[in-house]
Amino acid sequence: MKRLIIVFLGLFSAYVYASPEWVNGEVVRVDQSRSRIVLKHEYIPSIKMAPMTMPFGVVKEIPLDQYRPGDKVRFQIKVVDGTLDITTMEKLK
Ligand SMILES: [Cu+2]
Repeated sequence: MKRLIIVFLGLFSAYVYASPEWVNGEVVRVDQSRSRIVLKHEYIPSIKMAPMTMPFGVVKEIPLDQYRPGDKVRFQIKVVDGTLDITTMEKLK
């Protein structure tokens, strides 16, 4: 029983560690042909990045043609070889 609890706690902390972090931002520019987007983003706690305007790569599953400059969005990122890719993005009302 004790071992079961330990296994459960281990799984739970792994889940918390991997739980997605949403970051809010605003679309500045969309570059659909290169699958990139420039966002003005808020502070990103997981990588301690200050608020700024910067380009991100975007996974091809995200329909960039639906985003326009000025759109308020929230998104999730992953770090790949030192560059940031957006893996999930949705508009905020
Ligand atoms: Cu940044």
